[in-house]
Amino acid sequence: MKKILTISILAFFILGHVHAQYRADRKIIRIDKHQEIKKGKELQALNLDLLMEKDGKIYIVASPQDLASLEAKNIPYHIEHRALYPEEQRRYSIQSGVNGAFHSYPELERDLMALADSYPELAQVMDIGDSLEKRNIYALRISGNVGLQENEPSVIFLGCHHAREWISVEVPYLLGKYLVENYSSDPEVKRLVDNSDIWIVPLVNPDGLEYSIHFYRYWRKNMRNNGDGTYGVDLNRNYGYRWGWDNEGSSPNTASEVYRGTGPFTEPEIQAVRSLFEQQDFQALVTYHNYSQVILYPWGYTEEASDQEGLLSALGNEMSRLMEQVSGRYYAAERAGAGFYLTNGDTTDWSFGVYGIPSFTIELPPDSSITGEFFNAESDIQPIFDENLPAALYLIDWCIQTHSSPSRFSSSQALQPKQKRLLLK
Ligand code: 0X9
Ligand code: ZN
Repeated sequence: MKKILTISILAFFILGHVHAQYRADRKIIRIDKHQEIKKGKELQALNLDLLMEKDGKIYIVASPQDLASLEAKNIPYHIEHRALYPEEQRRYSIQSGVNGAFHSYPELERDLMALADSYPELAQVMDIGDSLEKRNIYALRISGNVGLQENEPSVIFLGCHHAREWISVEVPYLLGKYLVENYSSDPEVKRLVDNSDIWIVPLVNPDGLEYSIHFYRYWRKNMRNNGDGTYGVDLNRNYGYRWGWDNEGSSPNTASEVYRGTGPFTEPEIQAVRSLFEQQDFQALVTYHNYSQVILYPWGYTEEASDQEGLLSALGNEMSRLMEQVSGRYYAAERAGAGFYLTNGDTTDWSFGVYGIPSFTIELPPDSSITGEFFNAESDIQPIFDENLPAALYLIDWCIQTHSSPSRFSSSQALQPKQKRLLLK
């Protein structure tokens, strides 16, 4: 496994790693891995602070003295362009443990179980399938009388297809927590929960997240051994609608960050999502990612609009408006393929293309690479959730309104009830 490679490097630098500190004068540098072989003993003696390893490069948090020592020993290094400025580095550094306030897989498992234990009438934890490395993929199901099959409108929120997008676990998890904790005190929450069936899968890619936390922070894909020395399939390119449509929206190359796998639905994590859809009749979907701060809707595989453009853009724009009211932060609502970039085999093209349901990718903050890239400060978790909450509640309400009897349809509702499911293939 890839882990073995990394463990040898970690052992190599372990002393340096133990005293890792984030200081304003540190720079993130990279050195070629072959230097480890050439200058192993000299490197070891420097007790460098190893950050991660990728693609034959070792990344190091280096002090000015470290840089001077490397130069004195004639070991070439490169200052990593994506390094945060010292002040930023401090701001985004994790305060309490490797992943700080962000959930790891076991922490999420524990917290989901605790929620279901505390609110047994409202919440159940379901195991919807196993990852490649045999971790459970969990769904938190929330509804009034959750133990009963009441045939209510159903909506699904997904998180963390991409391992390094840690904030995308927190937003759906906090949504579940908010719904159960405010059920008895907030009549609006009670109305939504009583009249719908809400499914939250905060961690679609548990193996990747663990790898991102413990070994390589930038890991994106799952942990598939591709058999040629490369690892990982991009789970957001493995769904079966127009899978592999072209080589721009996904890649046939195993080493690519957007490698689509050898066929549609080859990955067990994505099979788990598909199985859930076979058992449950969802009326809307949101999948959380980061970064960019946008709301994306199908199509992703083409720049063309779907025949539901009006509905999708109206829902997206309303979610955007509600979000902006909370914090002033603006999430543009855009058609994914036209406004963002092309993808094929992604979640929302599949849920919309096959099931005809409004489907959104919400790319959480930050809004650019300069403002933090894949990293969010722990103190931003709650504000990011807060601004996303009204959009999620709006979509749940939309499902209730459009899938209930006409007498319950509010006249103030600007949007048309969703038409019968369409097979748009
Ligand atoms: O590329 C992706 O899978 C998503 N972006 S991310 O940076 N989180 O990896 C975007 C998917 C949305 N679909 C399209 N842009 N077509
Ligand atoms: Zn993503």
